[in-house]
Amino acid sequence: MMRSRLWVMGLAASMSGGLGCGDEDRAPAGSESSGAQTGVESLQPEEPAQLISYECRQDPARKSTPPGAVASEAQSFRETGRTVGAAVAAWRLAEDEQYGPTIAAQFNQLTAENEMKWESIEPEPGVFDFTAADALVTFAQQNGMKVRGHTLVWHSQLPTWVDELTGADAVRAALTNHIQTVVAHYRDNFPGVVVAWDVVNEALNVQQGPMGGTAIFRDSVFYRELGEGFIAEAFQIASATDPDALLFYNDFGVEGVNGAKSTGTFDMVSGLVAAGVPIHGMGFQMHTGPLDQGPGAADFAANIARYAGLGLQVEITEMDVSLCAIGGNVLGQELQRYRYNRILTACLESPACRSVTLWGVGDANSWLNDNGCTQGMITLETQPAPLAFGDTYARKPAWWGIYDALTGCEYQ
Ligand code: 9MR
Repeated sequence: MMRSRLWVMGLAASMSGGLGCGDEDRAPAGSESSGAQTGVESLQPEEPAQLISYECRQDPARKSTPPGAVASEAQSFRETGRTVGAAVAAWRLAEDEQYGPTIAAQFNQLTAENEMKWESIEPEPGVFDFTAADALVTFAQQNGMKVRGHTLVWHSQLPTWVDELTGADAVRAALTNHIQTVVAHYRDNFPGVVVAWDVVNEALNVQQGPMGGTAIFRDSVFYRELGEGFIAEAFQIASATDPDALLFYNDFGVEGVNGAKSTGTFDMVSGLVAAGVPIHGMGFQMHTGPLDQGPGAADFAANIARYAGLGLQVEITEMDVSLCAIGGNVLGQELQRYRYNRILTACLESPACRSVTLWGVGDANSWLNDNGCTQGMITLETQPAPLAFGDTYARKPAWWGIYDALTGCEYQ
């Protein structure tokens, strides 16, 4: 019982903005039996499970699934009929025997975490290596999954030879050949499997000035040599190569309505639509934390609505919920479950929402582990633990937050 009491106190403190990490672990010894926690104590239900039960907004008679519930074999993300993806690494499919079966059982879409990036697929000019990317697409095809192609044009994970190109003609030729070759490869060799492309990734940045932030085009060889028109050109080349593919612009830090980058991105995407550029959707990466901020779920829903108003589809393309700021204790797990539920619902309830993707499968796989929970000079002992499955692929409370969202239960 001590854990659940402390959980409630922690949650209350957290919701009002006052909780630090690991509070349950700092409880004075013997506090469980002292019975001296008047006030908070009187609010405690008897059973821990009741502490973490929510009404489902869509059906108040239905309650959230208890986070510790044991899922049946038949219960999976993909069984809900929604399109749910994960970022997948080809090398891990080969080396980790639980990884592939977990993905195949749970997800019906995947994104290549790194294998389709320019440095992987065209490391030398005109020399294409599809080995790792094809292994992923083959795995998807064999398991009845679709693939989001990620990503054709990005300033990062770009081979040196592209970065060193000079002159518009050289950059345009490389860009054209890269997009045509990659998109045609999947159009021809895996028809109907790679259904969407992140054509351009992370093209904008924020420049801070005395009056606040301004959205600017990020420095890249594409922007330097072709100007902002490189974005429209990339979409046109991709569309001409595979007219059936859905073409997305994808970015982070643009999930809420407000802020310089979000405004600049909406204006840029609106401009593409107005100019008749073949863009079909906006990808919101959604690397986030466990509190209802940056953006809050309502803010995210409002942003989705304005992109839908442009006639675009939207996707959550890279969601993870880092626990660095709060720790992986019961409170952290619970807030993570809630956060996944609310953010996913914001997308799923929009008719414009095509799919939701988690940026990894088990916590041990997350890209966030590369830096751990480092803040400035301080490295915290806690782990990001940002995904739906634990290190050994056990379903976490977050799994239920996602599953409940996929089955039409938003936590209230
Ligand atoms: O998860 C990817 C990680 O393995 C790579 O080292 C990293 C290199 O930049 O890219 C990560 O994926 C990124 C994605 O491609 C674009 N959005 C941000 C993701 C996390 O950095």
